[in-house]
Amino acid sequence: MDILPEEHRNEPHRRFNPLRGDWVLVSPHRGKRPWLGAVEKPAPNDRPQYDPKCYLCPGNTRAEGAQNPKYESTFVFQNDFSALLKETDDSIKSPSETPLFKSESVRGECRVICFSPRHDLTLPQMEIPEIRHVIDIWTQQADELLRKYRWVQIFENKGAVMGCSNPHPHGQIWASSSLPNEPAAEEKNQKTFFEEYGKTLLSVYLEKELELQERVVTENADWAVVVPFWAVWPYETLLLPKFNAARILDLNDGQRDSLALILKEFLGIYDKLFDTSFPYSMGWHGAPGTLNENFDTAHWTLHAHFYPPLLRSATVKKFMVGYEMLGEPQRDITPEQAAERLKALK
Ligand code: H2U
Ligand code: ZN
Repeated sequence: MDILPEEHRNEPHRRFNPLRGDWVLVSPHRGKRPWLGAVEKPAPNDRPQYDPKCYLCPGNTRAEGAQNPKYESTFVFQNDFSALLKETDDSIKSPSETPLFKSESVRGECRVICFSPRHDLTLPQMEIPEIRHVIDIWTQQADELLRKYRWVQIFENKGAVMGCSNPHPHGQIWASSSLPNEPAAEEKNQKTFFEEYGKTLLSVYLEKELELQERVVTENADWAVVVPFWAVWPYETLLLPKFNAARILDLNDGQRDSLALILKEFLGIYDKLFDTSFPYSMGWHGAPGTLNENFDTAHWTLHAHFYPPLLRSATVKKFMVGYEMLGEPQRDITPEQAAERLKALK
């Protein structure tokens, strides 16, 4: 049975995002316009393997004077301009009689993770064992930081268009004593779903997507990449495990190996789409709660979101402006069309 009413393939409709609990407006009739994919040739990658001016390259001095070691694989350091601070007393709250002026303190740590010592690479250009090593470091960091903090956000901003300050391959890890908005919504919605159906929301969702095969971009024995039914960004994807895992630190050896493989493959597909090093913000979401809290994780499915801004070419991006800021997100190209284009590049 097709889950999408036939009318919704051609006519304006809204789709519900069960993870966030909100809606997106889809306008397929506009996406039917001819493919005006004016593909501007992007600037060639002429970055050197080592850049003496890069604050992330091995051996170089960072903005505040600290010196990077001559690291040879993945290197993590404390962000010199951390948005959260370890020393903050997180018990302070505004008085309860000011419901419209609420504030609360938050404690945390921000780290930067250099994926590779090579200035000229990106994740999909790295070798499989090197990507696997990045996964191990993500896991170790989550394991360490989840002992002290309720939330650990592992993410990567890639490309100047996403506000990334330096092309040296790197990501970030922010840990905080409180749960940020996005995971808070996912926590609530996955819990409600689990209580009602006795299964995790994303495992039920993935099962259906694997059966339909309309929005699945690629998969291996352990993982699948789908353009979610409720995608907001033109080529947004969701990376999902085919097994039960609530957190990145639940992955075993084999699951980490297969994760490295699928990351390399599908980030390579992204790069092929507009013949450019594809920009995005990506990040991992898994069960919150400090590890010593015995937090219930049964309702959680580990997943990674990829939010790429590009719409039609290496330089034409989707703007989340007028209606999106004031009404709700809107898209033209349907998730099904996006998945088809990505799949064709396999
Ligand atoms: P983005 O490129 O994704 O913004 O990440 C770079 C981070 O690196 C940013 O958060 C930090 C910035 O604060 N940084 C340092 O910690 N030390 C430096 O010398 C420069 C940048
Ligand atoms: Zn560098």
